[in-house]
Amino acid sequence: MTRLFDEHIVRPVKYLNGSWDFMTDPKREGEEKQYFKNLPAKEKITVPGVWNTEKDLLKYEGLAWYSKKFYFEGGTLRLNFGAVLTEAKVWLDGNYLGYHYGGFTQFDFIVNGVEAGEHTLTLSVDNLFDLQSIPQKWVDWYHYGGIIRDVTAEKLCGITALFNRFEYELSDDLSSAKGSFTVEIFNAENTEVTDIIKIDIDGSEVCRDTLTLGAYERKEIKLSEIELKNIKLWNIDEPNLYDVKISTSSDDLYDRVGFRKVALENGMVTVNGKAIEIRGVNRHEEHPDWGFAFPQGLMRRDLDIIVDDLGCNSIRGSHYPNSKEFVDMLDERGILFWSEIPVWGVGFSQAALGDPVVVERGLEMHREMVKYYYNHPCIIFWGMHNEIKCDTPEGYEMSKLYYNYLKENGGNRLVTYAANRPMTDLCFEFCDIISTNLYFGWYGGGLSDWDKFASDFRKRREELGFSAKPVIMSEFGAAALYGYHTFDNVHWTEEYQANLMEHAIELFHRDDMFCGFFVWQFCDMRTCLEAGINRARGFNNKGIVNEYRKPKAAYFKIRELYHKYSKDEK
Ligand code: ADA
Repeated sequence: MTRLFDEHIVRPVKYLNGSWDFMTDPKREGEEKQYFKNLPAKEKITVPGVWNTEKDLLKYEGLAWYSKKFYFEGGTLRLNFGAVLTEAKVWLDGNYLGYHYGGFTQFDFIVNGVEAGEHTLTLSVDNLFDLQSIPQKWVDWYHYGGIIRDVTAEKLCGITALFNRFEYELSDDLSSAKGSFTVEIFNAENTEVTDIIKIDIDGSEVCRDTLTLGAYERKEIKLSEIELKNIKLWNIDEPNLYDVKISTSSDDLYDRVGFRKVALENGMVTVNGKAIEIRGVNRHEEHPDWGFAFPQGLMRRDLDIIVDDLGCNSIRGSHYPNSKEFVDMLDERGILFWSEIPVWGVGFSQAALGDPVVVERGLEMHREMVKYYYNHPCIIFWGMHNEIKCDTPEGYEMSKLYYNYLKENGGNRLVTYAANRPMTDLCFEFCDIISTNLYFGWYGGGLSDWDKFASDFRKRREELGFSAKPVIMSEFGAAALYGYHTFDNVHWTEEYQANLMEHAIELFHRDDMFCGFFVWQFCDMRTCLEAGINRARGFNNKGIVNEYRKPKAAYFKIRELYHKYSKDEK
């Protein structure tokens, strides 16, 4: 998959991006008519991309078919998909390979004994919602569909390394680390193979093991423990990263790791013992001309704005796992990241929250997020869900299950979720940090309600016995139409948004119950909540820049505050 470095140098990787045959299938007859054997498509589409930005397809929701021919030199083929929104079925030369659910994570299929020659890859892609969908149909972003991240065809030879996870512990003085790599390995041959697997960190070999795997055997192994001394820590002002190479005699896998310790001390988040006030924005990986197939150049530009200009030290990846290369950029720039799955609760009924299919789908999304993003030092928060009904037994059970999974498997990270009913929420035992979304001054109430909330919630937190858990304001904001100014402080003006943000941020910075805040939201974005609930233009207009990244008055106010606070830490 596209990273900021090549994941393989020895392993032959072919990108199947570019022009694909494409057709929609509104009557859902493609499987019956065996489109996977011969797709009668007349149109072309670009991968990665969303179909909604194509002519006349803005509102298309349902099934669509993609097909592409490619040459493969024969042997064992791995097809790797960066992300497909939302359900994908995959066929190679008319043979069914499998299915993947969930629009924002990677998946792969391995096919043994493929002949040399031309092959046809066909996908059916479905973004139709039902009662068991994650997210549910009612969601505050756009129902895009398509193959939104890269597709690759890889030739696997001998013993190969598919995925890795590096778990480590730092010494008390943070100067050395002991750890071990867990690697998912696969023997791509139809005979037993014995080989040596080696790990290099920054060019020096740190461990080697001898392995024997049966024909086409795939399993996870833990390699012998390593110890690294005099390490350079990953800090927000000096984000040191180490290059990792995992190799066998026929294969390689490159990755990066960073060493840091995240904790809570005296009501603040600390990284390597240093307290950091979380000053961030919520960012959707979306652009009106690209949908969720967000180009790498624009990612860099977003970060130039968010980090270099606005002065954020953190980003919340609302509301789904972001592209790997974006998370690589955060690793490189020393930006703290909150990664979450798209259990966007407003759309979930109580019954859906308790549906075992939904609960398991959400858990699987957490498993995938942990599997593919584990080694990124920038991820310091796992977000379990957003605004679900945490005052119900169903919300309680879901939170307990996800929290326990993430604490056990998620590494040195803080687990949280974005609540929206903090005065009645029953799940705060299942988080390390209490996070809440509130919209005083927009959906109701006024500026003084922020101050009242702060004092009321402090009491509730104490009564619940959670005073040691700091609070993050994970969302707050107001909509402003770019360029709309008046002399009166009225809703939808840039001035109203700026005043509200200033009042709220100054309060969160001053009040020691809060350890951070994420503005809702970085930029305006297209939403499917077109009518009726405050979504002028079919956009959520609470961006502090518009959808083309042009700043509103609130942007400049927040920039002033964030830069001031960086010199006057809490
Ligand atoms: C919620 C939700 C966001 C967005 C926001 C809003 O808090 O988490 O995705 O919809 O409200 O703009 O109202």
